[in-house]
Amino acid sequence: MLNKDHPRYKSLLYREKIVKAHDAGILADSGMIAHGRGETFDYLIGEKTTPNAKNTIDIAACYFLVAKNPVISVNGNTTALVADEIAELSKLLDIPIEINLYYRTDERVLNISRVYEDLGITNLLGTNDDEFIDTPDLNGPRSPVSIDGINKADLIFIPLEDGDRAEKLTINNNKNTICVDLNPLSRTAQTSTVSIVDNIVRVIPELIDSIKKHENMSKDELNAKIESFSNEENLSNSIDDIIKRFK
Ligand code: PTJ
Repeated sequence: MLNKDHPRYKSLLYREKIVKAHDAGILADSGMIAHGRGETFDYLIGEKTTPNAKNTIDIAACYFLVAKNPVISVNGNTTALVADEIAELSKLLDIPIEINLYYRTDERVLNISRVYEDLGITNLLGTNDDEFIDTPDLNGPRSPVSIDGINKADLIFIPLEDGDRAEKLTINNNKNTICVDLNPLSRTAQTSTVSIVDNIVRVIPELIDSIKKHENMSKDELNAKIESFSNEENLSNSIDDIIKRFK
């Protein structure tokens, strides 16, 4: 149905994925609103990965390569847009995917589980069969996490989150968090250890490439790159990138 010559072809393609995921009981109703919010910020950054975001993705790759127990946390929107790429990332690093939803229902968990199982993921946590424990200091539906997953993890990848979980995981629970959030001013972006301000559809392929480029580096070299990074500077650059486009 979609015309490839349409100037907003890619944007329409992602909208179609979002609508299909909603029809399939994967996306929360609010996921549509969250997607629209993301589109607005993507428009403001020029719908491309900025050099600053590229550098942040490289830092994220270094974090993944030095972490002892990294976990990829997924929700409805991430699954709707990049399930294939998330499965590839999980296989590349041999790390678990954990389903963690804000609007959690047994049915949505089952539908999302099936997507990853069909992609060959066996290390899938946060399913309806899992054992859960509450995240200390965090109330709400995202608090219960898999005992063997986010609970034990030293690094959690949290694309497209809402509000306060990043803050609680990073500050109160002393874990490293890497978020992907097109809004550099969101609480998630402001409180994560590393905030990738870019569209998830561009981030995951770029992150996979970056991990492959960095995988033969020594731990010392990777840690030196991590040490040289400031998330505060990254967020400030992300805001400047938007302002510069409209000057
Ligand atoms: O699947 P569930 O039940 O866990 O619910 C997921 C949503 C996304 C509905 C829930 O977490 C939510 O309401 O999130 P928020 O508060 O709308 O935040 C989502 C953030 O992701 C916003 O800051 C958006 O700008 C950002 N965002 C949306 N689409 C993208 C994005 N960031 C990167 N890439 C995108 N494609």
